Amino acid sequence: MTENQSAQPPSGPAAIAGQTVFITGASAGIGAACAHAFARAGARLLLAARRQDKLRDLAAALQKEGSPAVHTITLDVRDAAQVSATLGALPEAWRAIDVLINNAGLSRGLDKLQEGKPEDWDEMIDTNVKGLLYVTRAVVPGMIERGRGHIVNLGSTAGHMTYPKGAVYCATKAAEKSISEGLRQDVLGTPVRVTSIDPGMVQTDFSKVRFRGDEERAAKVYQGVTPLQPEDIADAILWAVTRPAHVNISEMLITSIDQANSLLFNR
Ligand code: 8X3
Repeated sequence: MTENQSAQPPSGPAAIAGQTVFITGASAGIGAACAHAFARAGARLLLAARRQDKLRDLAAALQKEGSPAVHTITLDVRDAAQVSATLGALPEAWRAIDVLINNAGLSRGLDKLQEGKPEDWDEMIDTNVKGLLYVTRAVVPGMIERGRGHIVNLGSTAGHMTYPKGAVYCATKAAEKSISEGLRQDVLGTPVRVTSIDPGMVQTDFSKVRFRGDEERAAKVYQGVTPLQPEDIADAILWAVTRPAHVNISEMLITSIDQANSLLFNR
């Protein structure tokens, strides 16, 4: 081991124990899977979602699984004033965020652009793009001041290849890709790391939300393929944030064995 390496903080799963991990959209899907994975690794968890009841149940389970402390906040990432007020007023013990997982995001509708609903576009752009920006803006300066921090943004295969009837959702994920690239450049020279985790099809409520509760239509999305599970993505995120401090995992494009890209599936 070189002198430089021996001076670094420990890496590997044990390195996350006792660190503060902030997860947005933590009440379900990939966010909740991350909460479980990081709880088992001993991280302190700051969990945000719009639904407090779900977070409260989750918090109790996470402490049993190994998290030393869990704090939940109600947060609608689309509301710039609320994001800044809520994060600005965090209790002292929760201000030093080590890892931010910008997971809050959604798709609404699957329509040709010329037939799309502007309210669906607003909801996706406000959550996936503007919400990610508001939370990042509130958290990164503290990371720079403390000289440590890692931002993990949830992208998608959709940000790498646009699919029909998904122009706006795909555009939000292409924006996430650009924002991650830009942030990585803007924090260069600080110890803050930036990772984009870009999954393909993951079996969550994603399609149910997209089709506004139409379970039958949502189930068809996953028919005939073995999709990724949210735990697969949580596993990748835990790995990315537990590399040695000099290693930045910039981007991980992750699909199931039955998916080659946004458009090509083995069904
Ligand atoms: C989710 C992947 O292809 O269902 O971001 O839009 S896809």
